[in-house]
Amino acid sequence: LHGIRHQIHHQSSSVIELDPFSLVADELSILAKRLRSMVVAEVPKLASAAEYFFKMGVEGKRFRPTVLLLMATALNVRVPEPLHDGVEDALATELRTRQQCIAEITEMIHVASLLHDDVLDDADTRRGIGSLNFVMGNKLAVLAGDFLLSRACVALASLKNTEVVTLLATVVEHLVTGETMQMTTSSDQRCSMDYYMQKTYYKTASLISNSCKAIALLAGQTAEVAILAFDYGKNLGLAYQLIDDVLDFTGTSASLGKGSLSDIRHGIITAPILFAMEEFPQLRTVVEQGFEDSSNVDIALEYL
Ligand code: GRG
Repeated sequence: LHGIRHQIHHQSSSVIELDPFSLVADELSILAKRLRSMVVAEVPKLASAAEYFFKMGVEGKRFRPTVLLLMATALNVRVPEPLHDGVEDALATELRTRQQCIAEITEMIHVASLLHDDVLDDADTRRGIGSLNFVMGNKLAVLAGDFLLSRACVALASLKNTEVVTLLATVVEHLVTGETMQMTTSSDQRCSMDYYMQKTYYKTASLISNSCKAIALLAGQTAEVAILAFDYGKNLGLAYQLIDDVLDFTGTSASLGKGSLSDIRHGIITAPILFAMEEFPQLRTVVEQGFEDSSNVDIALEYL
């Protein structure tokens, strides 16, 4: 973050006083429209499943596209020289379109992972409405997720940048790895903060960090700045998941758009439990017994 701030300081003579989100509000509306057109499937049943979350009103927070478009705003350097025949403008527009494409791909991968996640967790609510698996069944939810991943791959290939393709294709492996790590039954691993942080990188931070790096690479930034962009996305992603894990204990169904206490009820040990265990080692016995017995959930909550 410091490095990126430093860059902005050198490239712009005035400090931006605007609400940063207003800088990308118009682009987010365009992204919403583009996404709706990118997920249209041939077979009506698949079409209604794949479009489920791309309809108006159930778009989620759009956190990843917002971060990526702001990252693009920070990193796209304009050469302060007179324009020749609008060539520079055309190049800048072309670059921005390619970065918008990264934001769209990232959101499609994210939504695909949500659809599959809800099947794995047997969730009934997502983004304040019935989850797709709940409304249309597990089979269509899995297929719709696969379909979105395919559309994301085609959009990725259209960028014709092998390094960026490799970054975002590897993220899918990371999502699957993180999700599998979460299914561990080993009590040593479940109670280890290192294991939790590694899993959190894979399941949440990898998508944000690698897509931030992709934005920097497309902007033609140096490898050093690309690493800073990656680190920024990684730390932001880890923080985002940590907050998500705390909200699972403190939020309400209305504020979360899904049930609270979902992690602990699924036996998923997250940061709040791990921190509480550092202070109260006796909590480990409860964690090892598991949370199928809801009275253990109540006992654990008392330590938080
Ligand atoms: C098929 C790509 C794919 C992956 C399969 C199921 C799975 C492997 C991975 C699950 C990864 C996952 C759901 C991680 C949680 C990340 C997270 C913090 C989700 C919530 O994100 P928000 O709050 O959601 O940004 P909205 O609804 O606002 O977009």
